[in-house]
Amino acid sequence: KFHPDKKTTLVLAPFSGGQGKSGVEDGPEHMLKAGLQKELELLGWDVAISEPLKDLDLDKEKKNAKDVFGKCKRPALVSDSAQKIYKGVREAIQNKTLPLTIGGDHSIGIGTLAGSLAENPETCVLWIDAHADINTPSTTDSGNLHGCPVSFVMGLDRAAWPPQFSWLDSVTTLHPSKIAYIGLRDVDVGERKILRDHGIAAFSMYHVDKYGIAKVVEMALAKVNPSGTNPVHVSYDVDAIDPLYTPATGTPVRGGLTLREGLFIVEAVAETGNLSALDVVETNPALALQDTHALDTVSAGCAIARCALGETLL
Ligand code: 6HN
Ligand code: MN
Ligand code: MN
Ligand code: MN
Repeated sequence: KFHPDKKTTLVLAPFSGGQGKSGVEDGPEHMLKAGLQKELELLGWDVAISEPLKDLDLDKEKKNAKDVFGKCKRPALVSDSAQKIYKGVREAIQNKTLPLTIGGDHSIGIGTLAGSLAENPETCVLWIDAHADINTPSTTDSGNLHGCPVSFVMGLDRAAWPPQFSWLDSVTTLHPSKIAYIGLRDVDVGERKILRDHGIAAFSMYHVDKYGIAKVVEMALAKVNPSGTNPVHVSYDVDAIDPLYTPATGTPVRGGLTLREGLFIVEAVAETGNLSALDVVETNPALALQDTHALDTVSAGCAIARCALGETLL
């Protein structure tokens, strides 16, 4: 429905400032080397490439010790990069293409979701993750902004924001009724309260086991997109899938989705025709203890992208 002419823009987001481990910035390069562009072309998609962070000197910027605000680490770097990605995603949508953003850590979700919401305020979100990524500058323990993107896009705890994020004030905020989580199993105490207080639809691994993945996706979509006519942005953290399949990631949590459950989610969204944007984040090849760990994780990331773009809808 939303992309009948099958045009996508791969928005490369080689970014690691939202957390402390290096290597996650190499995710996009590894997915491209694995042949992602060709694979999508074989599915009939016209693929453009956008590099909004091309001029960023990540290594240099990460070393700026002054870039802290309260507990938040590197707010200037994260905000600046997110704003660049925001512009890249907006441009991709304005060009009538589906933005497929490859991370990078999940703080880039600030930019991708803001980009989708700026172009279409009706956008709803599926956040596929072991984590809720909804800490605020007040609730975060780690200070890592990849644990906070959802709260920024919702405009929560605005008074506590590092000043650099004020550009977000001009963007439509995400209403709590327009996001559903799937795959949760490591949610911080402060995050639980936020999820509860705002009545946010949160399907944990318990719900996946209880209802089965097909029913969970159906319930999640019914909650965020009851009319079935709104665009759906899927933000996919590879750590939603069990570390058996995606071990090369910064914050792995056991007891996750099987690879098939993980792919089923995006297949089901593809089937609705409502997919309007996709992020695939947190692939960190440097954390692999053996070669197969990096290969498995990268190939799972590519499979998420292919399945979201219709590979298995024969
Ligand atoms: N991710 N809740 C933890 C924190 O540091 O706030 C973990 C966040 C993980 C973020 O996986 O995208
Ligand atoms: Mn590197
Ligand atoms: Mn995660
Ligand atoms: Mn995440």
